[in-house]
Amino acid sequence: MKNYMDWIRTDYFPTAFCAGCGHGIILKAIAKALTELEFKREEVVFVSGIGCSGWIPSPYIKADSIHTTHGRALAFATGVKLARPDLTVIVVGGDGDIASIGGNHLIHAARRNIDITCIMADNNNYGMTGGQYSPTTPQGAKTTTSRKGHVEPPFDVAYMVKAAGASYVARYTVAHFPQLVNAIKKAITTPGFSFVQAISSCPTHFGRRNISQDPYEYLDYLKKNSVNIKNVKETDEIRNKITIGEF
Ligand SMILES: Cc1ncc(C[n+]2csc(CCOP(=O)(O)OP(=O)(O)O)c2C)c(N)n1
Ligand code: SF4
Repeated sequence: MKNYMDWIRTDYFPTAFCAGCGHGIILKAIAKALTELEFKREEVVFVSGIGCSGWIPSPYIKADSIHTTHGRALAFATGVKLARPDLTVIVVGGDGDIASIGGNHLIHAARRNIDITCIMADNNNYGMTGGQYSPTTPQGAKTTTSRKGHVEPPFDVAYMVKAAGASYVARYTVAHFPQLVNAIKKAITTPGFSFVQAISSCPTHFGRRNISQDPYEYLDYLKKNSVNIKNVKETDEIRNKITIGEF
C-alpha cells in the first residue's frame, strides 16, 4: 500500500472517538509506519482488548484483527504468534487494558521476549467507562474515582517492561508524531518483545479534569511537559514531566 490512508477503513468514518481524541493520531502513526515499512495486508494481524484504544485497529485498520476481552489481548496474541510465527503480530490497548487488568500478561510477555509488538495508547485513565483512574494516572490527578486527587503513585510502565526483559521500549506522546512513527517502525522490526508507550490525549475525561478539554491545548501541554531521557540527569526533578525517548 502506497499511502497511509490505504490502511484505514474510511468507510467506517466518522470514527467512534470523541472529537480531538489522541487515539486517532496513534491510528495514523500505525498506518504511516506500516506504509513506510512496505507491509502487505496479509502479513500483519492486530489484537486488541476492550477500551476506546481497542477501536484503533478494530475496526479502523484495514488488516485482520481480533478484538478480544478486556486485558487479555497479549494472551491471545501469544497464541496467534505461536500458531502463525510468520505473521507480524501487533497488540494495541489502553493503559487500563494493558497495564491494569492485563498487567500480568504484559510483564510475562516481556520476560518471555516473544516476538510481538505492543502499543499502549496511554491516556492516563479509563476513557471508555467514564474516566476512572488507571495505573498510569499521575499522583494528584482528578478522575471520577479520585475526585480530590489520586493518592497513589503511577507505574512507570516503560521502565517496568524494560526491566522485565523486552527487546525494544520507547515512549513518545501524540504531540511527537514523527518520533512516534519511528518508534513504531523500530518496534515492529526489532525481534522479540517490543513496547511503545504512546501517551495519548483524552480531552473528554482526563483533559477536562486535569489539562484542557481543548485538543490543541492538550497537545501543547504534552509537548511542553515532555523531556527526552537523554537530557535527564539523575538529580533532576522530573516528577511532573513526561520522560520520552528510547529506554
Ligand atoms: C473483564 C472486564 N472488566 C471491565 C470491563 C469494563 N471496561 C471496559 S473498557 C475499560 C477500561 C478502558 O480503559 P483503557 O484500557 O485505559 O482504554 P481507553 O478507553 O482509555 O482507551 C473497562 C474497565 C470489561 N469490559 N471487561
Ligand atoms: S472517552 Fe477519551 S479516550 Fe475515549 S474516545 Fe473519548 S476522548 Fe478518546
